[in-house]
Amino acid sequence: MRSTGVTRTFVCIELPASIRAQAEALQASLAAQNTKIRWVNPANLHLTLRFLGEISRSQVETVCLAVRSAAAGIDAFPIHFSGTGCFPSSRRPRTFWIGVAESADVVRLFEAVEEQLFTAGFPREARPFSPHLTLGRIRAEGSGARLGETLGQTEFDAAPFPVTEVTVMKSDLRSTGAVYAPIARVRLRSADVKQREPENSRFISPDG
Ligand code: 2AM
Repeated sequence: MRSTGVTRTFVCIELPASIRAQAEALQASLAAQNTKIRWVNPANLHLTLRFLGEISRSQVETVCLAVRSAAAGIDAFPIHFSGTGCFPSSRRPRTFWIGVAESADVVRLFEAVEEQLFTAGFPREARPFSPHLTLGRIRAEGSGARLGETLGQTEFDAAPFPVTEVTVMKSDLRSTGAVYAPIARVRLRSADVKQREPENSRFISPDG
């Protein structure tokens, strides 16, 4: 593939298989009755902390350093996925998501990442941070309030799990859907095991 010199990049929390399986079960139970929803591949489910878009190789390195600085000041914490809803609203549903209960810790992590990215020269995120897992995207306008109401009333509650690391992720947009690959995984302070990184390299460039 021709290299464009930029990498579509975001910072996220990856999920344990148990949560992905639980989310997949919810998708499956809704899929039969809601044909207007394009479901996110369960393997791709994650909680986005910050979307950077297409950035250069040196900016990717800057992002990794900023995330390391942020993670060094934040202790590992439990996260509890619970409840569902729609963006922008249940009256005009475009994105169907699972929410986070007691979100103070994840907000603190987002703020630390955001602060370090700002210090490193990235503009501040314009949108307020609203922690969620996107499960599906609603295809067409006119799906309307009834679908939003149904989706928003769907129950979801997972056992809390410990967030021990933050991932800088690369996204390749293909005709078959987005393919994600971790660029760096950064341990939070006081996380139990040593920092884990993708095989042999700190950074994966767009052309490998
Ligand atoms: P979403 O889950 O709320 O849709 C990778 O594409 C991740 O980055 C997605 O999880 C998506 O968040 C987020 N993302 C994609 N495009 C974005 C954009 N233009 N602005 C902000 N976040 C975006």
